[in-house]
Amino acid sequence: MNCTKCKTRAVIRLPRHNAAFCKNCFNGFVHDQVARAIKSEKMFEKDDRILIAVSGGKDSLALWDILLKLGYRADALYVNLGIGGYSEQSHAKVTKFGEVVSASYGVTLHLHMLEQEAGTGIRELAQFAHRPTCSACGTIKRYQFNRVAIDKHYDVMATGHNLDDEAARLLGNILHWQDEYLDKQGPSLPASVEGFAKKVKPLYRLSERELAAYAVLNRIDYIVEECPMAKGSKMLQYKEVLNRLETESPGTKQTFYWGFLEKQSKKQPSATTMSEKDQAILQPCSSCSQPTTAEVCSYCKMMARAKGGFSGEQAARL
Ligand code: Q46
Ligand code: ZN
Repeated sequence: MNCTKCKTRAVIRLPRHNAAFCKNCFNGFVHDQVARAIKSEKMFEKDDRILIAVSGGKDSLALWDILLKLGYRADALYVNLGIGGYSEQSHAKVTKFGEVVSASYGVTLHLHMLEQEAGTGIRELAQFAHRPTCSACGTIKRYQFNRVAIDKHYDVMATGHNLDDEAARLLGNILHWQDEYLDKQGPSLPASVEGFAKKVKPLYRLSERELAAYAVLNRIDYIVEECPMAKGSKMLQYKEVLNRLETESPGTKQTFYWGFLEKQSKKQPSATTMSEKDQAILQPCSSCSQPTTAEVCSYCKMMARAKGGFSGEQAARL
């Protein structure tokens, strides 16, 4: 098998593109896909300051590597969720990678330790709040990334969601006809109200397999294990189904998700734009000032419960 571009020995075959690449041409392909995503979705410009949400997994570390190699100014934030050995390992991988890139590019890795703030890890915190662990975790990560992006004046926040993530999420949203979520499933979400950072997903054109190959070929040392809380999740089930379809018909995920984006882009702008809708329902949290639909945001409620800051009667009302 030879490289489609330069005819030397190929190291990876990409059935959905009907191509095979050597290491150099594959890196070029990956960088080109990210550059196209940034340009076509107007994600950010060369002089913008970017904050990447890193987890220690292949996608977010590869994203950091790619953006720096493409010449962007990108720092990162890691939230340690206090999930035993998994958090210890992922924290170690992130700090090791962070040291390497800060030595070469002078970038910064911000760290947030949930246990230091809440006095406990995500599993216990979710129990206090009577919420599923992943839903509490989502609230915490969204909150912290937004807080750091706003407080430290980043222009945009980037996450490592890839084509598989977005196709699986789209399948879930369609199966349950989650119209609200479908409206917000694009790779570039503007800062709809003051206090919210713009969010982008520059890896949406690349599959999980392509990103794993990129990480391995470029010696990015990432945590291979999934978070133990992800076991049996709906997202993993959707990914499995899509993988089966992809094996039978290469390109299925791409057609599904990119087709959705194309349809969304042609949709008549609704009378109330997303920003107008958000402005109508959001107000500053009375405790932390981040935009929320309630008087106190769900992050502050969770933290108050963890710290016993509310009386029993107050907590019952929240
Ligand atoms: S990190 Fe958090 Fe995921 Fe772990 S606790 Fe669930 S949501 S599975 S992306
Ligand atoms: Zn709040």
